[in-house]
Amino acid sequence: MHRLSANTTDQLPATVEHFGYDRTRLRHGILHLGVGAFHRAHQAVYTDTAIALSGGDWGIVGASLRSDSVARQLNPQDGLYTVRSEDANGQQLRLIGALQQVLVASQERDRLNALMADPAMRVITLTVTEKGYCLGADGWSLDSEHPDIQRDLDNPAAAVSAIGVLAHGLHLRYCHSAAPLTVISCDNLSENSARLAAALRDYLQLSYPECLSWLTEAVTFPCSMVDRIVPAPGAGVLEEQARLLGLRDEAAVVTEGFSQWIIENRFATDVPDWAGAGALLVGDIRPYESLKLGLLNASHSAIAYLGLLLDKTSVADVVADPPLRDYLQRLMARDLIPALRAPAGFDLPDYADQLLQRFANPGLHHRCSQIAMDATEKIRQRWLPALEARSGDLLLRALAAWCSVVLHSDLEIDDPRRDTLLAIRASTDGDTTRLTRLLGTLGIAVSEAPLWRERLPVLQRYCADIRAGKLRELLAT
Ligand code: CS2
Repeated sequence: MHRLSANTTDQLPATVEHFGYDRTRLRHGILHLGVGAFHRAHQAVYTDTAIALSGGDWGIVGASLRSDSVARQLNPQDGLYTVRSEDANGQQLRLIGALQQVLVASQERDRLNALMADPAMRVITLTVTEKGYCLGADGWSLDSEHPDIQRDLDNPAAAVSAIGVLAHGLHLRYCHSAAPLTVISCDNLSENSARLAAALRDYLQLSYPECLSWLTEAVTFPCSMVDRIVPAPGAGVLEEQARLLGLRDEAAVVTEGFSQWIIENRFATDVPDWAGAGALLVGDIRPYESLKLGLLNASHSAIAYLGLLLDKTSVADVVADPPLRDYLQRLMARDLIPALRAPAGFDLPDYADQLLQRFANPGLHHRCSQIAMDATEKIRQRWLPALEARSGDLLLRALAAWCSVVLHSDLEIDDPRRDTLLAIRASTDGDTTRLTRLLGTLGIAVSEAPLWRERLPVLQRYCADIRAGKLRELLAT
């Protein structure tokens, strides 16, 4: 079977919606760091629609920071790939033309640097996951002890972290043209781009302090809230896509029909017609972030740890189990919704119902183990605001599920603090000490927080119940 590329698109069946503009005339206007499935099904789709609607030189050059796997998927296909969306409304196939090529930062540094210095490239977007920001314990300043940051500060021109790569590129841009720039984080962190800006400033202070005042004047960091469920594509996805397309597409992604992008309206440059493509431009992003992180992502993480402990493979498997669905409904209504700072007039119960329907989507095969990754980063963003705002008794049960995964299971742990978590798992200390250390990995200092001192015995009891095989009973009460 042939592979999808600029030479084979005419073989695609008529069921595939085509981008419909002349991509050979497109110049690069956007650099995207972290070209995973999420970017391909979200920002790249908005940009593709925006180009089709309103034109503009908004070709996207992607950059992978370390691995060359995405470059190997996309470059032989001339950057082309298809998005398949699946839900109760049916299936849609779409060919995306906006992505031009993928550079591997560690292998094509000169080209990446030239691009960052080029005034024609005026927007940088990022999806590098929560841990990619190398933030310190306060969640805002740079973790200057982080091994990648230390390595990058020792040799800034050969940086490997997103912060180091960006800082070097910003410095070159400042020296070369000092052209303005818009930098947008598209990761699931509250005030994502503001945190990015803060970490970058810390890094620049230590590496290229001369460009800091230019950064203040000429570069903006609009925060953004992104939403679309995009599971990591498994081999089955590619097989099915090949069957549907009659061509192999190694970079295909499967997602849901739903998609949302809310961006702070603070651009230093022109940007694609994302608003025309359906993005909402707002003055204050915080209510939208609170809603998304505090309800969608918070319940997603609860689903992930419950699913792991109860041998469920996917999110849809968890919500198809009536007592678990009932627990999730109560969790949302009692613990999560009251802690939100949602946009005024927003119908929260309806949003919660829609979320459960999205989670139930059988076409997504969204694995609990994928969402369970990077818990120590995700839980801070998703659960701590609610846990700290109220008693959060149902959410405490979800926290006990995560603690049990670490302390009392032999499930694989994929987390930036993996070594610490494994050491806590292996430790022969008593449960109180181990739980206290575990909460410390989330930035909770139990000895200094009366609320958490009170909660510790409760959490310990929940963990004991789970260990005794009574998780379902615990969720029912
Ligand atoms: C998920 C998110 O993997 C995860 O942690 O909770 O990727 C989620 O699917 C997206 O934020 C939905 O917009």
